[in-house]
Amino acid sequence: MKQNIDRFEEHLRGKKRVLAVGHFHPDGDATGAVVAMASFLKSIGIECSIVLPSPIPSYLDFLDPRKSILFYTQERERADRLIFESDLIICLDFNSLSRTEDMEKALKESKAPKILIDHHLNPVTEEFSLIFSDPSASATCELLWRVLMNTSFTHGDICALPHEAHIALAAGILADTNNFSNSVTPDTFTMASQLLHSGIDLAELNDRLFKHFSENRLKMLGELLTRSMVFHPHINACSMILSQQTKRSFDYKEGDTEGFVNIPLSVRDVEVSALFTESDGYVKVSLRSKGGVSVNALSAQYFNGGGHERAAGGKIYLPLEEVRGYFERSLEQFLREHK
Ligand SMILES: [Mn+2]
Repeated sequence: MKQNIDRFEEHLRGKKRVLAVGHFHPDGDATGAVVAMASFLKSIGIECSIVLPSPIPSYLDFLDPRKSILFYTQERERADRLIFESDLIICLDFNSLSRTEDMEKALKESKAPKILIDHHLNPVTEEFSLIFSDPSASATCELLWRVLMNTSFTHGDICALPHEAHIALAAGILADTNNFSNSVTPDTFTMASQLLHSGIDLAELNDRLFKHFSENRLKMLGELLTRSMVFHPHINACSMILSQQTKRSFDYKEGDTEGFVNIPLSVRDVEVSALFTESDGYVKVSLRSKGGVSVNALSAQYFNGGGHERAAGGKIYLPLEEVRGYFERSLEQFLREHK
């Protein structure tokens, strides 16, 4: 760590235009991490812009009160220019440039050194000049906190960071741990404790992250649980499929399915939960597990994705009516191979 921190500080030296980027479909962790990084850099006098591949869901708008984040799908030309002009690119909360979708090409063409700070498994090492990777970190924000606390700018004092960064870091761990229920480490609570001392309002953050959804979202969840949830007892699994039609009838907005896939895991024997969301030209896959099944490996093998042992995503290109059968067959085979 120490060596990497020295290299991190060397990379920052003399930089004029840093860029912080996160993954496609940014969540609380990705958004929190880019905001915290940018606000830290500004506090030490380094200009930092933020580009995200696609817009943040509206319940995360509070992390960007000045609307300074650029979204690649909306302002491609400006974003390309920023990527081209930046002298350092910091990549947060993804393990491969391909996770930035259409932004990948511009990022690959950029000559700027790229620093990765991330907690997903198997980072694509050749894409980055410096890597902070720790799959045991509950969130990228937790790893980022560890990095920042070890620099000579903070000397371990969280109060050296701007308050905006405290809120953003807290949002990241709350979001990725689902309010401190998954993949927490002793570090998570050390960090949380420091953040509380720094004066963040945890109850308010909690409301913003978990209690700021629309009425339609809850009704859509009801529809999904009633009409689409299917249990597969022979493989201890559950699947749900959200069609474009259902999305439309409940006025679906980006981020509305956040948390849905976790719900079937509350059933005693369900060890794998899958949510398939029909999107433009593909079906988005979300996988969660409890017990020992690695949905990271499952997704890598059958769903063109990955992520974490107990939480992973992916993409498939199948007609919606074939999705459930494909899921059952894939998981059956996967369980046979991984006995
Ligand atoms: Mn994350």
